[in-house]
Amino acid sequence: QQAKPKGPFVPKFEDYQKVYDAVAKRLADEDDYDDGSYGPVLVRLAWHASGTYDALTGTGGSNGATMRFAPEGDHGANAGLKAARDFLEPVKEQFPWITYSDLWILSGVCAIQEMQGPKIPYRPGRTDRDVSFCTPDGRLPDASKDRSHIRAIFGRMGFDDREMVALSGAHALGRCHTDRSGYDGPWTFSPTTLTNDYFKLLLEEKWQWKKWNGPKQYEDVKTKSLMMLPTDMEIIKDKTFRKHAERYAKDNEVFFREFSDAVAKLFELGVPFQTEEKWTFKSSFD
Ligand code: CCH
Repeated sequence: QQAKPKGPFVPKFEDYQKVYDAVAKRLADEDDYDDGSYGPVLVRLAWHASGTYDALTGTGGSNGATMRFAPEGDHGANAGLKAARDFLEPVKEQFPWITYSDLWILSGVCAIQEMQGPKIPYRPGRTDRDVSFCTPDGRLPDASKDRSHIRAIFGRMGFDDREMVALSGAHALGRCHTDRSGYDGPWTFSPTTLTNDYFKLLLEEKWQWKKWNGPKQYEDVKTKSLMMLPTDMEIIKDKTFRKHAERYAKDNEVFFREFSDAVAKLFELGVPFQTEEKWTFKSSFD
């Protein structure tokens, strides 16, 4: 009997879950990086891939993975994200059928969930595009600016004030690096676990300008070991932003719910999906 001719491989949920599991395993294994995890930098890769979206022209966004190429990969805002892209290369080799664009976003979802954050619904469908789709420099936020800049940048993507504050809560994770952005230090004491601590610390600690030769940033008065960017401080200086920061500081569940919705929206900006169905991946500790 003759073997049936094989059709093209059409990956299903189980196949993407295998990719998730491979990223989760690498996150657990490769713990000799920064504060012990590549998780935060993976979240930043997925955000910077998505945050170039311009609702008016429909350009940018996570469809395309154009950060692989110069000039986009060399934009100042993307400094250091090569570490995240290189971290994912062995996973791409293991699952060559997945596009870089789907892999980067799946890894952002995985990193958030593995760092004990909320579930982020996911669907595949992004295609990789060539260098001609690189976005112009200046679409991602500049940390030295004020609330009008935050509203202009995130408004361009289609977010409202509430969603902007929810997304900012990602700064519970990771740290600033002097050789990347020029800023220095983490926002919270547990930079590899997602909690609402960013909002709690913003509201409850006393902050002062750090005295140093680097770019203007805040430090906490008590320990001088935490930092806030000028844009972070706008989240409690602006009345409308602050209202949401207070809601999130008070209730981690509310933060998780609204963060998950806003991140899922961010990760899908500008992607022409063929399917409505969204998946929820099983975490390694489920
Ligand atoms: Fe951010 N972010 N971010 N950020 N960010 C930085 C690091 C992380 C801004 C500036 C910076 C979001 C919004 C903003 C992460 C997630 C998100 C750094 C340090 C700067 C500067 C980079 C370095 O030196 O390595 C500004 C400005 C805004 C908005 O106004 C949003 C939205 C998200 C995700 C939803 C994460 C995670 C990091 C840590 C990365 C790491 O390597 O540890």
